[in-house]
Amino acid sequence: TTPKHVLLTGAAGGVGSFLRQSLPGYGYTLRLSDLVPVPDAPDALAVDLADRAAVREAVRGVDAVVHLGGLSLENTFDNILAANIEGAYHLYEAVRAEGVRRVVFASSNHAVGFAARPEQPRPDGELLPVLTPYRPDTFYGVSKCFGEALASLYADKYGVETVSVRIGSCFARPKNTRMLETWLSPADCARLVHAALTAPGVGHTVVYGTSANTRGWWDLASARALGYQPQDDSEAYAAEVLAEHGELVPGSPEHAYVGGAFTTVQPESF
Ligand code: NAI
Ligand code: 15L
Repeated sequence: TTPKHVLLTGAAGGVGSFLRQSLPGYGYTLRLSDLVPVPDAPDALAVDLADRAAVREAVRGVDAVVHLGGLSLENTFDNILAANIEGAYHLYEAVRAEGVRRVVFASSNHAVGFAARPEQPRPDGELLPVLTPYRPDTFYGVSKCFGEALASLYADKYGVETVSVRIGSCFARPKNTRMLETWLSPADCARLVHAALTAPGVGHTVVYGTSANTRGWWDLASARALGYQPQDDSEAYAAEVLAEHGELVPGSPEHAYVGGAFTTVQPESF
């Protein structure tokens, strides 16, 4: 059955702000949670994902969870451990115990950030397969690999189904040249999350989350198989972005690797 009541963790964040605007239009009733107050949402729950009991209470009674909460960039291992790794465990234990049947997990391209960026020319060039081996580029990326592994375990052992969406770059518009290849428009994000919430029999399915970008190189087949039909293309912004930032420089991390500059960030600098 189609989920109706959906918990959105990380509702105060960038993606959470897009989705709390758009998902009600698809017929969902949202319960919002975050560590910090959610603007204009006095009923939002203040929940630290590191607090097991609070997470359990937050999921009680919903049909599905869209799990966006946690650190969204590199950080110290201890902080990643609490928010993303233990946080994901608390979330899955809570949904199992409360009988919630579907999770959409905000994974990231940084789970495979050290994979080689597929070469030009596009659009006919090679695609990055969903079955690419894990190549995390940060502790942050490691936490997304962990979350996907947990999703797989809970699907196989307990029948809690998950679509893990390895989001590219979900912002109002592509902010730099790399994002011409990785952009997920807010509207396509909603389309993809709706497909992930409603597709039957997903078990644990991994998909890439990007728009239909002319310059993209993500294999969107597993996302399309859920019913996702992306409508946007970063090419509309290409002239403007390239005028400001230029083409990717051969030898740079953005040119070499899927994860771009995350491959060079040092966790001890936090
Ligand atoms: P964001 O950083 O804007 O939002 C994350 C939210 O999680 C924040 O509101 C923050 O307060 C909350 N949070 C952090 N620690 C928490 C904790 N211990 N307990 C409860 N809440 C906590 O990130 P954004 O961009 O909205 O991303 C949402 C999700 O999507 C994240 O999981 C991120 O890793 C993932 N993602 C986002 C991408 C993007 O392009 N925006 C790309 C790939 C993945
Ligand atoms: C991510 O995983 C981050 O959460 C987001 O802030 C962007 O940096 C994105 O990846 C990206 O690769 O552009």
